[in-house]
Amino acid sequence: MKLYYSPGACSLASHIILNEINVDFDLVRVDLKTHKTEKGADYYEINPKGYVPALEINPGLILTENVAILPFLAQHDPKQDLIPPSGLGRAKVLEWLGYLNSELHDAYAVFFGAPLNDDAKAKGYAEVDRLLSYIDNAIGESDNDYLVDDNFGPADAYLFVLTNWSKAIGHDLTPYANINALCKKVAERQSVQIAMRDEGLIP
Ligand SMILES: N[C@@H](CCC(=O)N[C@@H](CS)C(=O)NCC(=O)O)C(=O)O
Repeated sequence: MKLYYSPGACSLASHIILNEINVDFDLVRVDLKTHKTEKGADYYEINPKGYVPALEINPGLILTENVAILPFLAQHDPKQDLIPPSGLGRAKVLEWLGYLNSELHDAYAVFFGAPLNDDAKAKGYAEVDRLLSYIDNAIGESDNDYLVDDNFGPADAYLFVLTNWSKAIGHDLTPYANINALCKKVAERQSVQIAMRDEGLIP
């Protein structure tokens, strides 16, 4: 398999799950400004959508979208319990992935587009805070160690990657004790440390 990624972007969640499963994979860095790969190929030729992540499963067979790639990778080795194979447990993982993708990812993404004036920034932070408050409460009200059950899974990796963007946008994450506790556990996983090191995010 081959993962097209950009350092610290949402593709980091797929990179983490690739490190969790027993599979050989290559990484191809994409410059999201020029839409060229590290070898100078036109990324639009590989993924016409132009964004990362894109997963090449076999030569020429490309899967895109976080909500598709993450469960696909997580189910690779059922023994690892990264995602329930079916039923309500799996639906709960998809519910979190959908929420993170269409709500929280979008709320952070506002800060990575055209520069924002003070008013737009304040609105952007308020929206991120609204969504994080919901997530923090949901974690607090559940007895689970992770978002869905007591097993780490793709939704936890995605939440970790998105909240990691708070630093980049000057957003204060400290009020969210439950999110911080969960993300601390995620950060300590070997798969995460290796992915962050390989993307040049930590030494
Ligand atoms: N709907 C896509 C969105 C992916 C996305 O927003 N990727 C960002 C990085 S986090 C990106 O590549 N942006 C550059 C671009 O859109 O050209 C998904 O969930 O996979």
